[in-house]
Amino acid sequence: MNELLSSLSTAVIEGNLNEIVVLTEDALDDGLSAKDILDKGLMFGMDHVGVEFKAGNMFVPEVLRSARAMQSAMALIKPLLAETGEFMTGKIILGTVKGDLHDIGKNLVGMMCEGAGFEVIDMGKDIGPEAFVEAVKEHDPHILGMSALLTTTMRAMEHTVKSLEEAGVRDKVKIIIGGAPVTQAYADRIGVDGYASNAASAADLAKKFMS
Ligand code: B1M
Repeated sequence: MNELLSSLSTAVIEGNLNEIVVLTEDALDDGLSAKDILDKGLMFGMDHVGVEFKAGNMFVPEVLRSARAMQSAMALIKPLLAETGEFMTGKIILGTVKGDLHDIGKNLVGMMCEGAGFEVIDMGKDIGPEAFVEAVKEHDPHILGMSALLTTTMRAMEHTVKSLEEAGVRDKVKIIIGGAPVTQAYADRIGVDGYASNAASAADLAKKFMS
């Protein structure tokens, strides 16, 4: 692998905010394409982070640091990727459901999905079914991701699925859910397309849906 790409990958893994910006600028100056910087440098590093996180060898603060480093580099290359039209793996809308203010896990899912090359539209927290429906209509995403951390707010996921059905847009998106009290059994019961227990698995699942 090109030495700069390999250093970029390492800077993501180490969450090295200062170095990653310089390396990205150097890579662009050297004539590397934004797409190669993303696919062969940044995403390569983020894939590694995902594997280590799932294996329990990296923890939330380290993953957040890696994601922030990745985002700093993305800020430089995003306009170039958009120009060439070879940007994203797919589009994903994310939100924490109505009544729920927990967003750390959801943010992590968003960062891992960005790391996997997705355009992420983060709606924030306390998002009601109607707002999800409107967002699906407006942005036409490939995937809708919902997060819930409270046993009392989980039910809002089911309400959102019903609202999407009533609005006639349920089949336009794949739906992924997650959050501490959420289980595969619950996902099966409410008829969503997937459940992920952690952020790295959510990004893997999203990629699987796109392939
Ligand atoms: Co609250 N809280 N909280 N809280 N809080 C919990 C969740 C709780 C388990 C604590 C406890 O009692 N032991 C408990 C829930 C009990 C239950 O319902 N079973 C609880 C409670 C009761 C409450 C309040 C009701 C407390 C009160 O006011 N009496 C209140 C509710 C407010 C509301 O939402 N309406 C409340 C408030 C808060 C704060 C605002 C203070 C703060 C949230 C700040 C924020 O998020 N900006 C907070 C926090 C920080 C927690 C704990 C301590 C940590 C949650 C967290 O961020 N974990 C939590 C206890 C705990 O988990 N130890 C607790 C780290 C994060 C990375 O993990 O979010 O699980 P997590 O995300 C993981 C996976 O779940 C998964 O991937 C992530 C990373 O791998 N995942 C997805 C998450 N979303 C996904 C989506 C996907 C796929 C995977 O697909 C789309």
